[in-house]
Amino acid sequence: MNHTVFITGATSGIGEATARILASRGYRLVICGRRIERLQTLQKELEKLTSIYTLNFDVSDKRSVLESINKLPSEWNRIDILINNAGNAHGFDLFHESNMDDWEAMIDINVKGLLYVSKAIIPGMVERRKGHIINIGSIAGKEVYPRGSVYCASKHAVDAINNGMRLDLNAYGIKVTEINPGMVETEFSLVRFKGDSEKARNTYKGLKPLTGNDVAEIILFIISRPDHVNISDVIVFPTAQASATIVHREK
Ligand code: NDP
Ligand code: 8X3
Repeated sequence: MNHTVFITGATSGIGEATARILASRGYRLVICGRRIERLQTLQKELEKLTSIYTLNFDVSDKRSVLESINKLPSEWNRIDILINNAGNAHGFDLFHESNMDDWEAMIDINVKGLLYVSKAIIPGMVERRKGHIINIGSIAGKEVYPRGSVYCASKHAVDAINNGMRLDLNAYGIKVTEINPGMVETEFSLVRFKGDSEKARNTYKGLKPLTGNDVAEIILFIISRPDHVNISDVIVFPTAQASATIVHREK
């Protein structure tokens, strides 16, 4: 049977692109997100290529995460590959001017949400002595940049959790990979700037950012390596980016 891949945040950006590329290669997919209509549309489209199961929950709602995953039917509850992708930045403000609701959203979604989903899925992998977890971190988890303190903190937490998972799951034959992209043009900046599309567009002005598909191709490569190969940590930038803060823009 083909591998079953569980993707959080499949309604846009990196997660949606990953669902598309993996469906085209015949992976069975559990696709998750809050926007149910998008999940249903994607399911309808990708079912032409592979088997799809949809789960509609907010990753920051612990009870909903655990109930949804625990209720997966038996033909869907053996997850071979977990892609912890759901997350966003909320706000882009100086520390002392930033909004506490934004802080809480980033900690609750990017950190606690990833933990809840992982807690629901990883014990099955441990039992089977097999599995692969892909955590979508960020260059914001490797560096800190101005106006990004709490988003960077949330992604530094993902980096630490990722590394801790790899240590603790080492004895069980489970692969753990972190992928840390720089600038990827998705709905990320639209969410960060609370729907201000001009600010979102300006983020990528004068450069060619990565696309969700660029990251999805890397995920496909990583999960299709032989059993004895684990690509453990990847940083991927657009060519115009050299660090979190050094970006070359054409005038
Ligand atoms: P998008 O905004 O396009 O996608 C975010 C996805 O996360 C959506 O599918 C959204 O689904 C889901 N999501 C957000 N909050 C929740 C929630 N509370 N519960 C369930 N799902 C949620 O952004 P990207 O594709 O760019 O982001 C994907 C990941 O990549 C994130 O972890 C982000 O931090 C990371 N990343 C992004 C970079 C970039 O420059 N774009 C660079 C580095 C890392 P829905 O709203 O339907 O729930
Ligand atoms: C998203 C990329 O540079 O805005 O994680 O933090 S960045």
